[in-house]
Amino acid sequence: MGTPRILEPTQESHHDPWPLQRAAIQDALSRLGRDPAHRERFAPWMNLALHTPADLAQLPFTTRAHLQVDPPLSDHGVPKSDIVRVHASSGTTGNRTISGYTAADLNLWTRMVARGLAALGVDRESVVYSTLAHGLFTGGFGFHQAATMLGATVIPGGQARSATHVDLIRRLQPTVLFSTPSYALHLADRFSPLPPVTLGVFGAEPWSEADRKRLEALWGMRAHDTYGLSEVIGPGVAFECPYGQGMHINSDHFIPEIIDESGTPLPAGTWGELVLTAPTRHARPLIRYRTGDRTRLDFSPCPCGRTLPRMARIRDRVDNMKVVRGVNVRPTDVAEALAAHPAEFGSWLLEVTRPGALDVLTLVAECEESGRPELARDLQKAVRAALGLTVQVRLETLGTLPHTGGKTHRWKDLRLTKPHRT
Ligand code: DLL
Repeated sequence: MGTPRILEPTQESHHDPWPLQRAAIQDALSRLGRDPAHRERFAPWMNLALHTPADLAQLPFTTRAHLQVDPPLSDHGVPKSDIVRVHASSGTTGNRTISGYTAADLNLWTRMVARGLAALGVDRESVVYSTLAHGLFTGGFGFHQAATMLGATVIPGGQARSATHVDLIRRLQPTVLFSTPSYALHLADRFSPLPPVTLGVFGAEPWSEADRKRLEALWGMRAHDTYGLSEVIGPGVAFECPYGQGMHINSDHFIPEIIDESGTPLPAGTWGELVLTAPTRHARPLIRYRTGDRTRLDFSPCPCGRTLPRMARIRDRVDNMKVVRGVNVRPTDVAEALAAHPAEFGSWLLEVTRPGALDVLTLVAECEESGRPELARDLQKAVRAALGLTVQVRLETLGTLPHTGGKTHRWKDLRLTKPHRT
């Protein structure tokens, strides 16, 4: 497919990123248009004149289905020997999305994660403990590479058992924790007291402001959000600065748009599906990739002075909604009801069964006071008000729900539909 034009980091704080973005998109289109695997879709767009960012909307979307090619990597447009790493997104066998990286892609990825970590104060004095798995999941390697580049001391706890993580955290006293938010909450709930950590960097799954407050109180830390996905690069697409008012998108490499269900672009500030164009990847640049993640964009200046636009916390995935008895149920609505409730809850999930003709929705939540039936009734009322649907509530003791350190699955659908994407 050829080599992309290189965008230098010196240009990363450019006030109007469009000239840079346009050059990169046009370059990616000409590479895709010449590549046998993409010619059919992209040759017609090779010479498209892009005048303003709104012109992006003329280009076709890329979906997960486009990335599931056989044999894998045959659409990457670089010699096989140039691919030095392969990662894959979680998903059921058969629809795993496989992404290859050239050495230059790994370098870009590392720099983009490092940019976010450096903004939050990670440096050579930092001692970083990571519970993120090193494997097909991009979380472990993505943060590891960047923290190493910044000169930090990295402890790749990865998929060790919880007791091992806790033992090492107690003995090595890290200053920084990389984890999924739910797993860090789980560790703090199960193994308190833990030594305080200055900074926590979290991502890979939706979490709330209430989770942030709990994490900060339990770990004595500042807790920050980062976002990314393996199809695009991994973590490093967007990161919070110390102000924590939205995640700065590394838009010199990952160009954001928001669309509605019909694919129509929405104005800044409107909630919708995030679409990302990643034109500077060597292996398989992406044009208008539909992430399935719901957020909104903010182009207003940030008090930190960075000119990179910001995206709000991911609320949920467009496909994470399920219809139960005709009602659209979003885990985020349940999360809000739990956060507003005075009792403290640990992990939770929504179980749907169909014992007879009708679906039954059960909220299974861990709680310190799990033995109190009046608490279950009270929670039932709050969730019914939030969803407009009657739910059963089952309270469990803390630490009952399975926890692997990976992403949290909010749905357990026993009606036997296809497993949803995580
Ligand atoms: O989860 C990359 C990552 C690792 C990001 C560690 C941040 C920290 P995938 O496994 O490909 O990559 O899953 C990507 O996870 O489309 C979102 O649905 C979800 N996700 C990622 N970050 C966040 C976040 C990694 N901060 C999918 N908030 C994405 C909510 C997130 N959801």
